Order: sequence, then C-alpha cells, then structure tokens
Amino acid sequence: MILPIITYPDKQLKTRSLEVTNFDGLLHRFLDDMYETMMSSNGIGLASIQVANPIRAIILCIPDEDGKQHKENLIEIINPVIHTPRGNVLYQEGCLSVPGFYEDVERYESLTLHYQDRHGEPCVLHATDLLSIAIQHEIDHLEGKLFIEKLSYYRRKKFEKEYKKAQKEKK
Ligand code: Y12
Ligand code: CO
Repeated sequence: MILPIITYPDKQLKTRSLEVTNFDGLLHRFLDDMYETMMSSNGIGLASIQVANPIRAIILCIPDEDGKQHKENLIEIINPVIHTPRGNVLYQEGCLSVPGFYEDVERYESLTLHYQDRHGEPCVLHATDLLSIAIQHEIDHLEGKLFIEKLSYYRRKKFEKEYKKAQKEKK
C-alpha cells in the first residue's frame, strides 16, 4: 500500500522517533509499505516519520552504476547508531518531504552503522559515498531534523521564500 508522504512545514516532521521493540508482522507490513511508497515517488531513502509513523526505522535503496534501483540493494535499518564518523563531504541533497528543492549539505564521508534488521538481528555496516550521506540524512529525520536546517541563514531565507512561492503556485 502506498502511504501519503508528509511534507514541510508539517510539524510532525519535528517529532523524535521512538525505538522499535516489536519486530512482528505489523512492522514487516509497514516496511513493505514504506518500500512501495518510496519507489512510487522515485526516492532512494525514506524515514518512517515521513509517512506519519514516529518509529526508528529507515529504508534505503541506492541506485547501481546503471542508475537503476534493484530490490536486492534495499537496506532496512531499525534503531540505527552511527559509530566512527570520518571526513567531510558536500553533496546536493533532496528529500521527498521537501519536494522540488535540492541544496548542498555537509556530511561525514564515511561511517560505521550499528542497527537491527526487520527480525531484530543486530547488523553492522560500513558506509561511504551516497550510502553514507543518505544514512545521515535519514537518521536526522529520526531526530526530527530536515536537511534545510543545516543551511546557512541566507540560504535558508532564500529557500523559505522560494518554497512558499512554489506552494502557492501549486494551488
Ligand atoms: C542525498 C541525501 C539523501 C537522499 C535520500 C533521501 N532523498 C530522496 O530520496 C529524494 C527523492 C526525491 C525525489 C523526487 O522526485 C522525482 O525525482 C520524481 C524529488 O522531486 C520532486 O519532489 C519534484 C525530490 C526528491 C538522497 C540524496
Ligand atoms: Co528526507
């Protein structure tokens, strides 16, 4: 089932998501719905709060060298914790909750991630490149933070003006 995606400035996006403790069929169906929702919107990453469920779950499906997303590359990440972040990179980010806007954001270049899979099994992942950036973007959602909050004062002002204008034009 495709779920509605919450968009900025909806206040729900500011919610701090809660630890997952039940790794049951309900969670599995919800993760399947998140995947369907993300793919139907051409996303590569989605946090559960973006579909109004404040639990610490994110999914990522990074495109291959062919530019296509393959389900075997889907990563379901529950209760993530970042360890040993290293280096810094600038990358132009986008977010399904901030449609139509892309901005350069600084992130760690690489990191090690500790998390649980859909069955509650502990997992460890070393991430670099876009995977590392997308993980940080999605974990920020779990803390109620959007990438636009990392912009400078002036870039944020410009964004607010342009976003409001785009919203008005949509109506
Ligand atoms: C850098 C950091 C984090 C990510 C992962 C999360 N972001 C996305 O998956 C964004 C997807 C996105 C898709 C859009 O829709 C289309 O391209 C058809 C989009 O465009 C509009 O909303 C108009 C914007 C964002 C990725 C990179
Ligand atoms: Co996002």
